Amino acid sequence: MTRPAVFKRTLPAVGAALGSALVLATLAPLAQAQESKVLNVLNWADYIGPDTIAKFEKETGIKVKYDTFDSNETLHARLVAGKTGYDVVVPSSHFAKKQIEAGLFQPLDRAQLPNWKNLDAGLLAKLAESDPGNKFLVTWLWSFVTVGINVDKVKAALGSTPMPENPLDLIFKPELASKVKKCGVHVLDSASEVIPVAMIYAGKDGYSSNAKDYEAAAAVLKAARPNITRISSPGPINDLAQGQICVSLGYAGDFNIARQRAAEGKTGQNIQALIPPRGATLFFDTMAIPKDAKNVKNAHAFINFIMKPEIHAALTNQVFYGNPNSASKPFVKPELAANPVIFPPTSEIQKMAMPKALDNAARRVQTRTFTNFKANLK
Ligand code: N2P
Repeated sequence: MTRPAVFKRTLPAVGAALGSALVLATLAPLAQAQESKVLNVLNWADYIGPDTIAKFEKETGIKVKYDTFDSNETLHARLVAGKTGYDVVVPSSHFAKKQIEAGLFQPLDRAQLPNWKNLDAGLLAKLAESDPGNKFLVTWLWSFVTVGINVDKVKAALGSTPMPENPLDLIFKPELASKVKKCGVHVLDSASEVIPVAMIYAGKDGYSSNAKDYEAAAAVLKAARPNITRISSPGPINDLAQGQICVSLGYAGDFNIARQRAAEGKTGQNIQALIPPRGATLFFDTMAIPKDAKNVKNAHAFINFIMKPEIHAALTNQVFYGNPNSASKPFVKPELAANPVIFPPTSEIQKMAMPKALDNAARRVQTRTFTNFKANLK
């Protein structure tokens, strides 16, 4: 991979010819000076505070063009196609692993990231499984895929049937799903989010590389299909808040946002994110710089800004997802720090599945299983 001048400049001069070191030292600031005050960011929908970008722009004078995407699949396709035009993108770590291997990102320059010191060492070590040496990725936020419900509507729809111990039964167990169907059952439109959960529900490894295992997930999904009323990404935050959907398989933080919007909008809906006894899948969404990014210095400024304790805390406070920043803890609202669907206790995290990167063959089976489910086939 070609290293941009800015990285070359930070390499130790050991062994480098004095002449070329001088040339680099002279050219690099020129290249930086030419970088315009713009930054193009592509992030997940509903995943940033209302004032995050404005604060960054005010502090740095860099103007941000901010766009959103809805699934790892979409982002992956754009990165592989190349020339995204973005300087910072936010893939989940298990997708980023493949993207790093494919040379789609440029390494981070730690010299431009003094706030790196704020990151949680344990989470960095975990992230190193996808990004050896922590060279390319910084966690934006993390959480898990789970079930969110409208408590009152689900109870009413179930009637005398008790709430199941495993909330995934509300989607995957036809006896229950057929009851809650009338108040709206949703799953995300993403093979990589839905299939692992269905696999685990069927008793398999969520990230199996054995094609045969996917038949079990296909059977679970086929039985569930008639009771699923909506398949869409991003998650239906507003429709949950307004009572149009009563069960959703989606992102824990989105359910917390829906809960908050319902309270603010006084919609009278009580939305809750639940943690199933098994079947929730963790994810770690990470900032990375595409290899053909034009505004690399500004990208570093943005990543460094996000790693400020107050800023990472504000993200958690505003969108209700866990952050990877130890130094942010004093700034996270105490009621959120204690909320088990934002920062689940270790005992719960241990029951969740760690995401794994799939090889191409498994990815194809996963995609086919989901496409068939959507089309109501096989
Ligand atoms: C938030 C998106 C969650 C990201 N709306 C899932 N990786």
